[in-house]
Parts: sequence; C-alpha cells; structure tokens
Amino acid sequence: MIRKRTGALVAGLVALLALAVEPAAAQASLNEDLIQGLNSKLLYVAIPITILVEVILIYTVVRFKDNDDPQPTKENRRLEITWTVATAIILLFVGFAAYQLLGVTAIGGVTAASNPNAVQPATTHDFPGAVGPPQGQDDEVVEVEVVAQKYFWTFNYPEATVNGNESRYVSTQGTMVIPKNTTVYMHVTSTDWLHAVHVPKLALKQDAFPEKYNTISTVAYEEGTYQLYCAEYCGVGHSAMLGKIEVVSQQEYQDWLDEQKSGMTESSGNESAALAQP
Ligand SMILES: [Cu+2]
Repeated sequence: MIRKRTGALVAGLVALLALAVEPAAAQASLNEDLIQGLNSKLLYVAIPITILVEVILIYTVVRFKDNDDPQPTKENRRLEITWTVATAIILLFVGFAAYQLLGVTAIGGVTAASNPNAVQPATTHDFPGAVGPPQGQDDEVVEVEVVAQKYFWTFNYPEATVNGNESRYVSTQGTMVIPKNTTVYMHVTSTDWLHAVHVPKLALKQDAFPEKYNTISTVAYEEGTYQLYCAEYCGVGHSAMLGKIEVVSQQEYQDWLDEQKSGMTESSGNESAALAQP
C-alpha cells in the first residue's frame, strides 16, 4: 500500500516537473535563448536531485513514523565520500555552465577582453572608450547609442547620416527601432547620472554611466514591441522613465531610416540632441 502510494507520488512529481521544463516557444532574442538554455540545463540537474531528496524524505517519514526507539546514525565513510564527490561534480557543472555563458558577448557584455579583435565602432560618431564589433564584421552590425537622461531615452544612429553630413544622423526619443536577425550593438551612456536600461523580454540589462560607454549586444528574433525600463532609481521621474524597442524586418528598418532622414532634410540638425538639457 505504502509502495503504491509512494510510486504514485513520485509519478505525480515527475509529471509536474516535466511540465515545468517543457521547452518554451521560440525565444525573442539571442540573449533570452542563451539564458533559457542555461536555465533548462540546470533544471535537468536540479529535478533528479529534488526527486531523490523528496523520495528519501517521504520514505523515511512513512517508514519510521511509528518507531518508538530511534537509534543514532552510524558513520558510513563510503556514503560520505560519495555525497561529497557527487556534490563537487554538480557544483563544478553549475559553475562551468554559468561561467561559459558569461564569456559570451551577448550575456557578459561587449568588452575588450571578450572581443579582442574589436575596433572602435566604425561610425562617424565618436564613442570614446566603447568597444565596437570585430574587424570585418562592422558592416553587418547595427550600432545604436543609447543615451539616458532624467527622465527619457534618446537613441542615436550615427551610421545613418543625412546627406553624408557626419554631424547629422537619425536620432529618436523613446522608441528604438532595430532590424530582426541582425546583430545590434547598444552603446549605453548617460548625460547626468546613474540609470540602467532594462528590456526584460529581450533579456537585456545594462547600467548607464555618465562619460562612459557600456556596450551590450543582441540579435532579436521576433518582430514586435518590447517595453524598456530604467532599472536604476534615478529620481522622482524614475518610474515614468520608459521606452520601447521595436523589432522590425530588415526592409522595414531601412524604410524607417529613410523616412527619418527625409524628415530631417528640412529640419535643423540634431547633433546635440544627446547633450540637450530638458
Ligand atoms: Cu531611473
């Protein structure tokens, strides 16, 4: 009877946990994909351990609940060595899997160490200290300067110049448009003090410091609109410091850039947008 019940309980637990690790639908970005991948890997380790511990616990409770004369456990060196070694192996696996992911540009951020062939972004705009895409790949990468300021976001596209004039380029406020299936480098900075860009659905997060660039990269897979938040308390307007990332097809992206440029041919330059005070 007890065995039957335990069996049913274990089967129920396994079914429940199997549901939990059911691979999710296609991820919205490379970053999200990598993080979910690590999560699943860790679950494959954690679930058997959870089941093992719970089964032993339940078995012990049921088996010894009427024992009026409990005896202390005896030393069992073999068992001790086994669980020490097993734990070490599991911890090494977890540590290695996580560390491996931190070395990936999309997760650990774009740094000179992670990107030894990097050059300064091959753009007309100056990003002092920012690490750009590897040499030879800079043509395939879209670079956006993400500027935080109390309490709004400015997105500059210094590669998208108007009439070849290097000081006039596409710039938007509140909404960043990026093409899907394309590597995008975001050079994050601030004009006043600490902010942080956070797009949970694309698994993007980075601090924004004045006079410094922190570069993150992503490849968005799914078209759509993604909410962007400020994730560093920056003052009374912090909670309203919102933005959006619009992921569109590559054709739509080009059309959007052209539209922005043609809208700017009559208006005055916006080169100082990032430095403008509210
Ligand atoms: Cu903030």
